[in-house]
Amino acid sequence: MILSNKKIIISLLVIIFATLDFINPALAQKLQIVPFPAKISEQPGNFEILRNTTIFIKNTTPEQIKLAASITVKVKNSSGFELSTVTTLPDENVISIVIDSSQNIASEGYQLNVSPKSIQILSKTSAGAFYGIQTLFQLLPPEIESLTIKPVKWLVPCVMIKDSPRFTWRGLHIDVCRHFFSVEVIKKQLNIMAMYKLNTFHWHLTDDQGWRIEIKKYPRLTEIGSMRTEPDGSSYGGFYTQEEIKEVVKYAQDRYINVLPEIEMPGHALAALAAYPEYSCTGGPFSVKNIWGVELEAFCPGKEQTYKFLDDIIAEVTTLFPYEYIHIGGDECMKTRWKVCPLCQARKRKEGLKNEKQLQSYFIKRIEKIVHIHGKKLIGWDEILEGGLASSATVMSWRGEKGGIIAAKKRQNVIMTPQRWMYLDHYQGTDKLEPAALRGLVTLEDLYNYEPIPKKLAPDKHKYILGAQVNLWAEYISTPQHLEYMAYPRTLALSEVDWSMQKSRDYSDFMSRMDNQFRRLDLLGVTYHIPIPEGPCNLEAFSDTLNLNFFTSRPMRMVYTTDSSVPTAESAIFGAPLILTQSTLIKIRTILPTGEMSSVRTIRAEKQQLSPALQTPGMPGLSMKRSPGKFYKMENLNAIFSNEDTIISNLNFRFNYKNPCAANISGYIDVPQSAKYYFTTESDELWIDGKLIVSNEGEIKNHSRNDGSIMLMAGKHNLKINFFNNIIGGRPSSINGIKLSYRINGQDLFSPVSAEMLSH
Ligand code: TNX
Repeated sequence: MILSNKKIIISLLVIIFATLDFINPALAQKLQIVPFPAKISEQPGNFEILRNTTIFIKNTTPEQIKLAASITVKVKNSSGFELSTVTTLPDENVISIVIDSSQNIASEGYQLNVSPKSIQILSKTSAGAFYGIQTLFQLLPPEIESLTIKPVKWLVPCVMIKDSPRFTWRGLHIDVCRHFFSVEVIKKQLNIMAMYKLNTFHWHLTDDQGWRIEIKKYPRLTEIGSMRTEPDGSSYGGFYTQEEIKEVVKYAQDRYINVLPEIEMPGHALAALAAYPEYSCTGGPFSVKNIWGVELEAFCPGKEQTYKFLDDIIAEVTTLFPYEYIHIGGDECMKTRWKVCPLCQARKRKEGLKNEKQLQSYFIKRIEKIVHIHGKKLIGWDEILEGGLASSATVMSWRGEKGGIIAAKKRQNVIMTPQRWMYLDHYQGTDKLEPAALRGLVTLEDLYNYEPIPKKLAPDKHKYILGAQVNLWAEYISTPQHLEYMAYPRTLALSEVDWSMQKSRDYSDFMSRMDNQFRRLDLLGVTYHIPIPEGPCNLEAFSDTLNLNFFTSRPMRMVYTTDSSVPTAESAIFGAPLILTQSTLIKIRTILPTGEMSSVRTIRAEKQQLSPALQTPGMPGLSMKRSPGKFYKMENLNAIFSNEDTIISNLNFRFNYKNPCAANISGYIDVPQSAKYYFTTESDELWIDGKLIVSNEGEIKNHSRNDGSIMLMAGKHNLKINFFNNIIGGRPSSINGIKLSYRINGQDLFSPVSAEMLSH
């Protein structure tokens, strides 16, 4: 009896405590903070920032002056108010920053108390104060991010917030090798990281496709390694001077962001080896790679000079980056050359290594020693576990969570970055419509719901998981706008994965706080992803009526027109499926509550008769004519073909990307029933009965896009395919090949067009 009374009292206390101090969904609605703070309670009233509000700091240390300035600069830009900074605490109308190392507050934590009279930010460290200031900005109207003066009232709702991060590692990785991004672009991302309390920028500086950091001792690394000749003959490249690197590091430090440099070894090193082939097994010569993938060449672990070379590089890198860690890559190293290299084999014998995985482990352990001599700690991708893990290495688990679990069980630190959830180069909507991406699908919701601590991991090992990181690999990302399209809003979801308490994470609540964030990102000119209306393909054939239904990967309003005009906020709202009886051109796009809109989709709905079947005997297979050369445009295609025909029996014909050509493939396709047929292909063009059904001209051929449809009578129809064996955007079209698949209206899945359906 007594026990159950006790239980009741405890439950009551828990409820009272929860309502007093913890998240209240109604409040979350109002206070649209991302990442959501640990504890928050709302009080009545507001504090208003006025022209004569002051900023109080206790001491005029450079750190405190900088913190105060971070407020005054933003306030000045957006309100025009020039707030003064004082060191004597006024009674009211003040924003005070108090950093007190004796406070019982987590090291990156802060308390933010807003009353009608004053705002107080209390922390143990200046990082904590910085995060308190970020939260203060989020309590202000989004216009605080404006660079021009906005006529709004600068009200801050009264709250008490006690906040600190769940994880110490909150990372964003950017690959600047596959495509290069300027210092300005990097700084903009650092600004956004800071707004969302991320603290680690992982800078992927070297790879097969480019070496991007100046190393004074080895100038050819950038002279040769930073430039590549693209498949179309143009040059591409760029690198950061040591001065620029220092500038970025300083910029990041001012925002409490650590910069983790990554120097890839022993694989993904072709750009370095193009400059210094003597550190490979075969001696080269090599050129900087211009297509994506994994290379055969690697640093030679058999040669002693290799270690000297890398030691020198690490020595210079160390002087540029104050962060305690250095990332040495370690991923996807092919062992092909090592297996036949006399020096590698001699090394194996001398060191008693059983296989090439152990040779890799030997290499990593030697590099770890070098890293330690330079006073740094080593991080590597999870392949560094193979053949035995270096004793104090930190592991970035990317091929799932397994590597991370193994390392944590060995009591080694781990950063979780499994590609299924953490890869920003994956699609965020259908691969039929989104710009070409690497592979996979990582929706905002997938990323948001990622839990960095694996269920399988024993509680005493949880502390080895330092946090989670998103990775932006840039094979298919060539512009800053596209970088931001892939990075945001997903990186905001990561900020909550890493910062917020697990029990407070709720996707729909997060979404309810996002509109406010989108307004901030708009003011900063961030070109984040807005879902595209999905459903129909670009060419929808029909004979009587057509029902068109649209949806978005996150529920959103769509606006459309049927008069060829570009949809605006005033256009018709898509509510129910469109029922068409006439040929119509539909333009549709998604619109956010803020008014921002997605790209426009154009759908041609075309009323057709069933196209009649042809009576032709025909021989098996299709006829193919080829013309050698690099082709990118259809307009250059006429009259260039030899008269020689090759007969291909099916559509699995393989081209070799080293022999570029245009191919014109023609014949007949025999369809089983009279119906509407959808077609999908990675070829450049598909024509049926003289109609252009699919055009992928000029696009990266990674996934079939631009599907089309046509009404066909059962039987044979003219078929023509144009295929350019070329390389666009670093992707040889030969990887995909001709490929043609069809789907009868009503079927869910596409099936490959079989050899039996083809004749000529
Ligand atoms: C694998 S993730 C790689 C990168 C690619 C990436 C594409 C990792 C350690 N290595 O070289 O860019 O896949 O998603």
